[in-house]
Amino acid sequence: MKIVSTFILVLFMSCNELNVAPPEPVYPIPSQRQMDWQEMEFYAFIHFNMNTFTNMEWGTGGERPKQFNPTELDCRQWAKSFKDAGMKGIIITAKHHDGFCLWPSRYTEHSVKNSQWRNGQGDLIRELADACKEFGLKLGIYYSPWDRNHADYGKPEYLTYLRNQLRELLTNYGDIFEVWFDGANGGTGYYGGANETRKVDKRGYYDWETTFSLVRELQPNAVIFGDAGLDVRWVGNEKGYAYPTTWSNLMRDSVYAGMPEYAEKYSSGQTNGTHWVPAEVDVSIRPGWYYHPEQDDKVKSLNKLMDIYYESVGRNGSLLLNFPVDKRGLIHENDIRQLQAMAKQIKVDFAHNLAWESKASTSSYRGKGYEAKRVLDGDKKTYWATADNVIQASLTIEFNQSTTFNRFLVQEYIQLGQRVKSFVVEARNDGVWQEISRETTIGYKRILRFTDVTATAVRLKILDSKACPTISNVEIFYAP
Ligand code: FUL
Repeated sequence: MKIVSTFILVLFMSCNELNVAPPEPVYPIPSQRQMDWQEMEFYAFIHFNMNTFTNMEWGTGGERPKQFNPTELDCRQWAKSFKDAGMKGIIITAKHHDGFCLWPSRYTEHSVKNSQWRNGQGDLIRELADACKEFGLKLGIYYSPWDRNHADYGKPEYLTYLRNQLRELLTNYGDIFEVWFDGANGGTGYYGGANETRKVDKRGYYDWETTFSLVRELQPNAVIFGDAGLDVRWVGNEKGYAYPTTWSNLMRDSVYAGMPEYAEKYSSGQTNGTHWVPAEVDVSIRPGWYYHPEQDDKVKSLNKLMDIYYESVGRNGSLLLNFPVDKRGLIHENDIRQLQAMAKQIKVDFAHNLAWESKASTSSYRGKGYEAKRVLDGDKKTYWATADNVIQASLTIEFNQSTTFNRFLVQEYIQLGQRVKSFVVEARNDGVWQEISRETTIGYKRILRFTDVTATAVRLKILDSKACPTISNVEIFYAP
């Protein structure tokens, strides 16, 4: 009898262990399209359009299509360079503020169809879509809502034009991963010859809801970028950094904040934001977004580019790095050289994960399936989690031998919401623990850089969290 009941008890206990329920999500949580986007991490922006030929940043809208005339345009050169650099996609300025269209839109004469390029037979979006396909990259569309060329801009008729154009762009070129709506809006312009100032009420004029549902209908997997969302938000600066505290949570009232209020109040996200709206860091490899020959020697240095990488991808943001394609229609040699140097450095910095030669243990875990070792298994779907009521907990990575490192990478399992509010990383040497770094948020990915540390163990201590922490990955590197 006793043996049987012991057996039943053991069976009951092990069944119980197997069936530990996952933590409840802490809302908001990412949609699948946001998750797919988040995992891209690093992708390219291309600013190439009429401004390239007029040496402007913001064309007036009074340009003539004939002025657009690249002599050696080669989207394959762009795609190959980005693919080689480990980037995952390309977003192109299909139409910038000056209104010129890189595709032969049925709804305007102000497009490539009236240019000399390919005798007016060209379609740049088509060529780019094909190049992306060939090199396994995703395609995104930048579309400026402000149109300084269009006679109807500012009137309701213009919204029909905008939506007709989006329908073309989102129907004819295969899968689109991101639709980028620029926040700059209204002012002076050509406007079909009126040459006047047209201000629009940003909140009321565009009726974004209708446009967003059109995007959803045509490209259900595309994320929509806008200053404050819908799906992806602007980080609040064009300098190339996210903030050490970066929440992917945001209040919807942020949609109505203009600059500088948006940058001041919302660029770090909001701890208790009600919507999942992660940050995208957009920055140009040169001072300008568009190509200007006088900036050929102003391409960002390798150090600067690495800072940008660590302060975007390493701070719970994604990196949208811009390349001003030149008048030939090529990425300039100097920019290619810097991109290659950056890509090489990223490879070197993350060449060898020292955490793989270690053992992980923890002060506390939820039960079977949620052990410390889940952060070292390279599986995105597993994570270390504590019991619901355990907020403060630590995870120790024990090396086989004394090890030197200077990078610490950690990821939350954000499918259950962003949770961690503060944490420290410590190192143990001769049995003594020392603090390396004291931080706030983690999110999808956090990478810390510090001067060389030699230690036998590393400890991640979660100090505060919205609910029990869920940590999916830890990596440790020595970047030479
Ligand atoms: C801004 C625009 O005004 C710039 O020209 C550029 O396109 C940048 C990415 O966004 O709002």
